[in-house]
Amino acid sequence: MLRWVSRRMRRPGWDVDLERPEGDLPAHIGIIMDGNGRWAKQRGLPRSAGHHAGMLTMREVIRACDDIGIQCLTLFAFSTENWKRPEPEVEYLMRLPEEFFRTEIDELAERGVQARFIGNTERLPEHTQEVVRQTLERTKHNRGMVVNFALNYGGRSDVVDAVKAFAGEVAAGRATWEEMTEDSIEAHLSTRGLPDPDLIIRTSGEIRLSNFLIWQAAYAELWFTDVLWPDFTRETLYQAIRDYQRRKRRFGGLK
Ligand code: V0D
Repeated sequence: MLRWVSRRMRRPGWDVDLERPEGDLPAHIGIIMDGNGRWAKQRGLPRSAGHHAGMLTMREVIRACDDIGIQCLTLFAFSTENWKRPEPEVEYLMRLPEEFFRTEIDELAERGVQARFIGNTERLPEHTQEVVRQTLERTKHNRGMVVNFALNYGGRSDVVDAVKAFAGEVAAGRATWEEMTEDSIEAHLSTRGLPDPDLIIRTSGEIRLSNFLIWQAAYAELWFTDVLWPDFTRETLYQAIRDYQRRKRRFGGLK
């Protein structure tokens, strides 16, 4: 199925080691993978073909980040708003984790990638949750790059849950209100233990965060491109990182 998409992804570019960005790398990159539907429409294909192509891009971006030494990558795959899509499309999306797991888990394990999940995964279909559990189980002892899948994620809800969790500790007498600080809230966010994202990338031309890591992105550099997610390449990623490095240097010069 969709063999032409796989062949497309095997074009040069992904295989050749393009000029790597030199200098300080972002420790944590977040990506809003937008534009799969538009990519498909431009080609007269069903939206599912765009999502499938987007999954292949996701695989290549995980490889690229691991190759250059990124510590943590958060991928915004399904937002809480995506439920409003037509049911067959949501159903197709919910099958992608299974396919991804089937085709990628060995390589992820080999690379020592540790998978994590943020978002309300309990609301996903049982078969999708099963893949989430298997992926966690297969990669929990890995100590390499962390790939954080944001599934059914919403940033405001992440903050509300963290505040609730802290309030619960106060109610239980394990903490006091005076101890409620930015650090104590942070310690209850879904991303606890991970560095804040230094760089957030959004594809497909929208210039918004759309409720992605809103607390954690307070100091992130934001990088937007018109490139649609299935057309995003290793070179696009390097471009974003080079721009990030240039901005950091400029900022450093001011201090
Ligand atoms: C569609 C582009 C991989 C964005 C990427 C359920 C939208 C392809 C996963 C995945 C999606 C999830 C969990 C996991 C391994 C892989 C995925 C969704 C959408 C939403 F353990 N791609 N992918 N999940 N798309």
